[in-house]
Amino acid sequence: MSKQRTVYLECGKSTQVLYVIGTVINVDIYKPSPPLCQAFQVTSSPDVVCSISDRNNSNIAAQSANRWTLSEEIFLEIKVDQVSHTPNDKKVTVMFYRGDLAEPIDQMTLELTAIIVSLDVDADRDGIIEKNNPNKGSWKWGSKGHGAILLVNCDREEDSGIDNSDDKVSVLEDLEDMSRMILRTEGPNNLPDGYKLKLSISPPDKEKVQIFRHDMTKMTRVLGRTKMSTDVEFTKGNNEIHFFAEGLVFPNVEMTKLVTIHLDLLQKLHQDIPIFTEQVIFCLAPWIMTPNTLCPAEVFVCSVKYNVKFLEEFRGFVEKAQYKLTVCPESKNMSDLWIQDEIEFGYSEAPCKFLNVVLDSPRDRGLKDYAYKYLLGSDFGYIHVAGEERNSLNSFGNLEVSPPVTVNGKEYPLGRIIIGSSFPNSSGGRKISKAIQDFLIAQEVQSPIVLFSDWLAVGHVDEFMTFVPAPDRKGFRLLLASPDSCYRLFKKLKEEGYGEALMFEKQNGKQVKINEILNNQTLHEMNAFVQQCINWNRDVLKMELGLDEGDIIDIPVLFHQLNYLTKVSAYFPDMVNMIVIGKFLGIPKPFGPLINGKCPLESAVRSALEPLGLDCTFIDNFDSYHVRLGEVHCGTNVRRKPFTLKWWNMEI
Ligand SMILES: *[C@@H]1O[C@H](CO)[C@@H](O)[C@H](O)[C@H]1NC(C)=O
Ligand SMILES: *[C@@H]1O[C@H](CO)[C@@H](O)[C@H](O)[C@H]1NC(C)=O
Ligand SMILES: *[C@@H]1O[C@H](CO)[C@@H](O)[C@H](O)[C@H]1NC(C)=O
Ligand SMILES: CC(=O)N[C@H]1CO[C@H](CO)[C@@H](O)[C@@H]1O
Repeated sequence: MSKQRTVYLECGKSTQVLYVIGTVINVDIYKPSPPLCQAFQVTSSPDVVCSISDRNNSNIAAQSANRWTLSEEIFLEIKVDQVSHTPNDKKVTVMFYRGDLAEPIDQMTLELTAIIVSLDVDADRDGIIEKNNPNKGSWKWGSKGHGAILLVNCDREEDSGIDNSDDKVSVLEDLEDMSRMILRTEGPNNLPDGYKLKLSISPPDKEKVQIFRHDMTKMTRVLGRTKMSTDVEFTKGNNEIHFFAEGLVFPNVEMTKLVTIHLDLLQKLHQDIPIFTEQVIFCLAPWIMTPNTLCPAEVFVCSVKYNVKFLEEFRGFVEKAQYKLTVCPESKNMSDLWIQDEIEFGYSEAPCKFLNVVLDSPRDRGLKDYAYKYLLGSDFGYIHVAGEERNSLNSFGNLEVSPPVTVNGKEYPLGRIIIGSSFPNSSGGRKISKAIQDFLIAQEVQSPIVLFSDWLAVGHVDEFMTFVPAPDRKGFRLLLASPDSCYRLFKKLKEEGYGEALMFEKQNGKQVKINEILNNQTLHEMNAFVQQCINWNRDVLKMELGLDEGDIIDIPVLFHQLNYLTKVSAYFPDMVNMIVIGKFLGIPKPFGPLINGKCPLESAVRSALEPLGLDCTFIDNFDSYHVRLGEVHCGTNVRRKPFTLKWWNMEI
């Protein structure tokens, strides 16, 4: 419905109003009419549309009507379609008649200055700032939805700092990371005296956005942070004032992710009062994670003194897969191998702009500065999330995301985030920090699932699960570490007469027979416990991701308790802790027994995964990573290409 405004006229007078095209003016005819009048007539300038209605809202007269009978609650409704060329050039006159007299006994006049005022944004998300979109003031999810999008400008086009950390725009490239907003005005060269336009934001929004005004060569911050409102001139007849909106923070649980900008046309009386108001809405773009099923863009690994051999093998693997490899060199690693744990690659997106965005964990060990110093840059954004740094569960080996799933009819087209914590509702144990959880929940588009991972010494979900792409079923398989399947395999080997075969044969130091493993009661009990923990997570994953048993593949892995730890870690290199780049899997070499020159653990994995079109490469990470309680996945990272689905097209 059009915005309505009631204007009161007086007989014998001319009343001037400023009129915004698209609105409707209502004038009461009966109340100001002189006594003993029976009839009235309305005349108007050609491009003024008048209609007359009674208390029943039925239209009783068209414009330029002849005389009409006056009765109670007769209203005149006025609309104008064309802008004024000079102030007060649109006129409406109401004449009152008594008896059969030819001449009116009195009359009242309305003089209108018709203008266009429209605050415009890209409400239909096509990259164009259309004129006066009727949906510009609200947000709706989905491909048929609407509402403009605001990127958090967390990259670095300028020389220092993150772009949105100050109230300046130092380089023009930075404007591409902002959302445009245009104030369009049309009308006579000047507004009648006493009117002005004002833009404003509400107090909670000042931390979320700042708005720059672009004039000739100058960019001035006009709204946001400490500035709540700004006056805007209406100087010319046909004018566009360009603004650029910059997002300041990613969505968090304490606020709504919507930002509202108000436009008021004010009349200066005793105080300024609004005669016309409208608003536009922006939604802060979330940070989005990328599952293993998305195409890799860049693979990361660290170089330290003791991983030279691993690095050589790993380089060969990435070359075979033909992806770009970035090696974090000595000078940037501070001897920290665990690049999976320090950072999580993701992205943020608006209709015209894509930003890689790295989330930096609270872990802050040797690689602490890597993301800020070496990844943050042009179109590569950065966010740091707070949390207790000494809690290993706050490392991002404990932060994963599933491929897209549908659960009981509910779609998660960008997948669901998976994090590990202590057993639900238990008071003790290590928990992933609330700050991280809240941040992930607030992004809203990848609704997190919490698993139980505190039973592990390191405590990361990537120690017992991963996802690989598959051509059939749901487009992927969930791989779960499985002591049971390992024991089954070893029993079979024993039955086949290979009980004396040695594990770790190619490793220096400890070697162990299959029979010794099968007979080790302590190890058996420990793994029975581990299997229970994984089974519990299996049920949660089946329920929360809508999976069937056929979507899950068990990978033989055993866990044990090292004497200096109270919790468990992988006994032999944990094959689930693999890197997935396209169809290529870089899997920790398990160093199982060699039967006729072949490792049955490797064979079991190959025969489960190769039929899915996956290419398995077993990489020796024993001395470099395994003995330090991690494997290939923990020591690598992958930046991936984004989903083709735009997050705002999700139905939430
Ligand atoms: C309005 O409607 C009521 C009931 O339909 C009718 O009695 C009355 O005469 C109408 N009033 C006018 C002014 O037409
Ligand atoms: C944890 O507590 C919540 C709320 O009381 C309950 O809904 C949920 O089922 C509990 N979870 C477990 C695993 O007991
Ligand atoms: C059983 O396995 C545990 C865990 O690896 C080990 O500490 C222990 O020495 C083993 N016991 C025997 C009898 O081999
Ligand atoms: C392989 C290697 O030497 N790694 C380096 C990691 O970073 C530290 C600190 O810069 C260096 O001392 C290490 O040599």
